[in-house]
Amino acid sequence: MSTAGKVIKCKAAVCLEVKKPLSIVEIEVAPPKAHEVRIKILATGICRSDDHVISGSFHSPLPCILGHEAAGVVESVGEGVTSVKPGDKVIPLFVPQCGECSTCLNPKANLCTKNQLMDCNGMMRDGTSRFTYKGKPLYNFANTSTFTEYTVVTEDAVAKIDAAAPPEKVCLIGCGFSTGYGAALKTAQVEPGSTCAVFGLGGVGLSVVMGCKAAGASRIIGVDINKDKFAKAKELGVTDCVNPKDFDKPIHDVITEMTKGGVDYSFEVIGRTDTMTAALAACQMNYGTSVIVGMAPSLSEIKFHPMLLFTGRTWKGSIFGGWKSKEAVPKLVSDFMTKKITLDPLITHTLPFDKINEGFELLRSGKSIRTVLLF
Ligand code: CND
Ligand code: ZN
Ligand code: ZN
Repeated sequence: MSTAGKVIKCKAAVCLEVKKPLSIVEIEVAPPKAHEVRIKILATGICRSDDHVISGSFHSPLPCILGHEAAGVVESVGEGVTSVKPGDKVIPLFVPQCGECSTCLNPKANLCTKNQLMDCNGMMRDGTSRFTYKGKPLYNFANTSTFTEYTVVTEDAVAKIDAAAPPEKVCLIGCGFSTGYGAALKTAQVEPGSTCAVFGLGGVGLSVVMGCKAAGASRIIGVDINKDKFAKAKELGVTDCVNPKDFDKPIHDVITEMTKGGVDYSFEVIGRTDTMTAALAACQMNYGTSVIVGMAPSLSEIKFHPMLLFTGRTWKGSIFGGWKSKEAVPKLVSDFMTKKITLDPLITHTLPFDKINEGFELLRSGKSIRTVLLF
């Protein structure tokens, strides 16, 4: 029996309040309106950004449905949708690509102005929600909301992918892998023979490592306070692992000494302001580039000495790895299918969707890289 045009009742993990486990409850998902797509989620990964909302560090309106790294299949489409149809395998995009705004029209840029990451109003573009819980609307998160059996996104926030792609793997192309890999290849544009330092060796940081390696970096220094992250980091291309806890001087001084003047490219992939400035200071004072990938707390500010930039360093940020999402995601999936890229080392745990809170505990305790939840 077709569900198109009807309200779907389904299971979702709802964030009712901060610092509490997600509640697995039954919600209602309205049909997609014009230029919207309703997706049945098949697999979703847990990213630290979702946890930043649960911990209260990143502000997004509650109650909401988190999740932004998934793969699924189109259940139905609203009026005017032409790029996907029911039955298509897809990846929802937390950075849309409308194709019309100033950023979409600029070949160097990727953060479509229709993204919801800055204002975070948690609503569809018409100002309403497609999710209802106990008769009240629920907010969405980052255009996507994937911790639910069904979600609704705008057409510019969904990419059609190879029908044969395994959802339990390629869901990582929806965030972690692409974010890190692109930060190295697209945002920093790491060159062969360069030296890099990656601060934070979680799912996103290890993907930066893979990007640096693919670009031909000759030395990749991995920085983490959890030494259990080092074995996998080395497997993926890190040449030197450093734990700031092992030194009684600032980690940027350690890296500057190790590289006789600082790395060509550094990446902050943790989400802390102190490590953002440390990563900046760890790159070469004149031609070094430092990229902020980690998501800092909503209310944080950075204080740093202007001399760090005055000497010539470049400080950049990178959202979704600088990729133009709708066109890049299908290509990244093809690269996975042809084994040009690998995702398997990032997936340490697979759990049924009902165990989502266990998945978050694994992330918080530093035991997992990525947990993929299956529906
Ligand atoms: P995850 O928590 O898996 O990795 C962070 C790593 O940093 C862990 O291995 C920690 O042990 C390590 N760490 C923590 N504190 C320190 C410290 N003081 N010094 C050194 N290492 C430390 O997180 P993730 O890989 O899922 O995400 C990393 C960040 O990227 C996080 O802030 C997330 O919100 C952000 C992000 C950004 C984007 C984007 O588009 N820019 C997309 N998704 C996630
Ligand atoms: Zn993410
Ligand atoms: Zn746009």
